[in-house]
Amino acid sequence: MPSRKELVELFQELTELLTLDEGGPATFRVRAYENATETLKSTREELSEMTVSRLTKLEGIGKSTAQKINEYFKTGKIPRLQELREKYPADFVVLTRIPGLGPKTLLRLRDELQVENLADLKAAINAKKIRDLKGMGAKSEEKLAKAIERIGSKQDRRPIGKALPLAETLVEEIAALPGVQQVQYAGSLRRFRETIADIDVVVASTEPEPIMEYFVNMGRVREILVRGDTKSSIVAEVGIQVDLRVVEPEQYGAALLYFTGSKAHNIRLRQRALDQGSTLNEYGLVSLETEEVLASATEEDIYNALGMQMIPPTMREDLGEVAKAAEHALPILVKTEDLQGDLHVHTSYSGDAKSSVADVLAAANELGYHYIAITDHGKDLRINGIDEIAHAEIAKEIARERKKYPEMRILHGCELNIGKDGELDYSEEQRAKFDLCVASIHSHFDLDAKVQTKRLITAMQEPSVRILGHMLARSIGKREGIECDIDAVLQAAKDANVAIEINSGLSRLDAPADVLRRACEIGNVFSINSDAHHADHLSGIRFGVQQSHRGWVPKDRIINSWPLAKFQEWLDL
Ligand code: DGT
Ligand code: CA
Ligand code: ZN
Repeated sequence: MPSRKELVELFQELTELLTLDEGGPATFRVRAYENATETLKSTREELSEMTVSRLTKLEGIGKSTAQKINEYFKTGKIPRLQELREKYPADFVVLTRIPGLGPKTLLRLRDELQVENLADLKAAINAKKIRDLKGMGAKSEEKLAKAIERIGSKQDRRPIGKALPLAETLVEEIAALPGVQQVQYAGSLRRFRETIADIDVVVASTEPEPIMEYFVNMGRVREILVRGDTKSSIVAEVGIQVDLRVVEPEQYGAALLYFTGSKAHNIRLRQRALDQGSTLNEYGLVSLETEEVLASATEEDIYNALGMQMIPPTMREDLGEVAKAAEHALPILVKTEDLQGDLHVHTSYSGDAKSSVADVLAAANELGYHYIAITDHGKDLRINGIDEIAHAEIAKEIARERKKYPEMRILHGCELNIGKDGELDYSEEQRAKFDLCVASIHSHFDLDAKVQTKRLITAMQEPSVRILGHMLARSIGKREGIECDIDAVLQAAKDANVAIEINSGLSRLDAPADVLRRACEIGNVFSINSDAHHADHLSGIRFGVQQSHRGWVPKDRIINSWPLAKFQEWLDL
């Protein structure tokens, strides 16, 4: 059955299309959808079984929204969304993602210059037609041309945060079908790349037919591209292509290895196989001389038959991992269950977070943590920041909660905002009262590299700052990270005993993998943090764990995998 997370996706799309239809984001109707989306995201109620009238009792859900939700769980579709999609085809909607091009201008471009897609827009710019539109000019035309250049070809890839929830539900549902022995999503998603073109799913079963039947008929299909005996492709209602392959159980490992990629990794492995007198393909590792199948059932069997350590999917990018695995010298990676604490977590004191201090701590306790830092925003952050008085309240709450959890060290921290010149919230004296501060950038993303480098280094000179939060402040698919001298920042962090955060938010995954790999060489330490804004999201730290693997970060460099005593020693530095 279609899931709540997919519904959230559809509501986000609905909001996007309605913003276009209404000519701007500030209208009553757009706000109403935004509020409804927020409720859908955070509610714990089982929506699929609710009647329309029960749904309207939820905050932000009016009658017509309730009907849409109800209809969706029955049919997998939202008719209003289908109408809007017809009115605004995908080729046109991508134009809304061009920075500086608002809905009003866009609609004018369509009405007056017949711009329906990117190619039309480029042609209109080349013909210097844009400058003659009302409210435009030669300057805005130039700006537009630059903005188009910058977004480039990224249009056809989606942020991992859009693909992962769909893939996870899909795998769960397929696993429950009769005759399915194993199932896993493969491809770039399994490698945990930050953007994904399509989802590849591999299933082990001797009876593909019912699985194919389920796949093309499940509620969430927008379009069937291919319906075959063992391979089918669909476009899901949320707009992502999914390819499903069913293979013989004894070939599952080989298929999973092949379709996980990366292509470059596969080629490197095949070369090694050839050097050893065998051939590797999606069916198995086969001896060239005897044609005997040497390994095929599991990935581990295949790597071992090639005389290698098993390489985790997140490291299969042909960055030297094949050679390292052949020497049995891959770094020892952290597992989610190795984490002893979480050092960047928000409570409802922060304007953008939802759960009480008590709920957050209960969730931390549930995860078996031995320590946690509550780090609500400092005062400088517009809208969501909080003042000294609110922090005093948090301190009181924490003092009460400490009695409940004698086994857990509860730190009262703060996420300081790094201002334009590296300045931080509050006075130095006030900052010193926090047990630990995370410092991070939330604005002024476009300053030049020199200024950003100085800005980050200045912030890290502050003694209370022990973690550099989401270092490049990127938003995957939306905003590139800031420009800075990576080596200089990492070196300064090392010198100041500041850990580099591995932020687990799927839209962040920051610092990026290449920065993490560089930091390993420079000798930094790291903290994998959930940056949760809801008690349910503390478990999202597993995504940060994956990100640390992509960055080849050894477990012993991750401060929150250390036992409390060792972590505390570091904290006292
Ligand atoms: P994507 O979909 O662009 O985000 O990235 P992938 O890596 O998921 O690429 P995709 O979906 O085209 O193919 C899935 C995997 O299948 C890919 O990672 C490696 C394997 N594969 C596809 N085509 C080839 C090929 O021509 N040669 C080899 N060795 N492997 C291939
Ligand atoms: Ca793929
Ligand atoms: Zn935060």
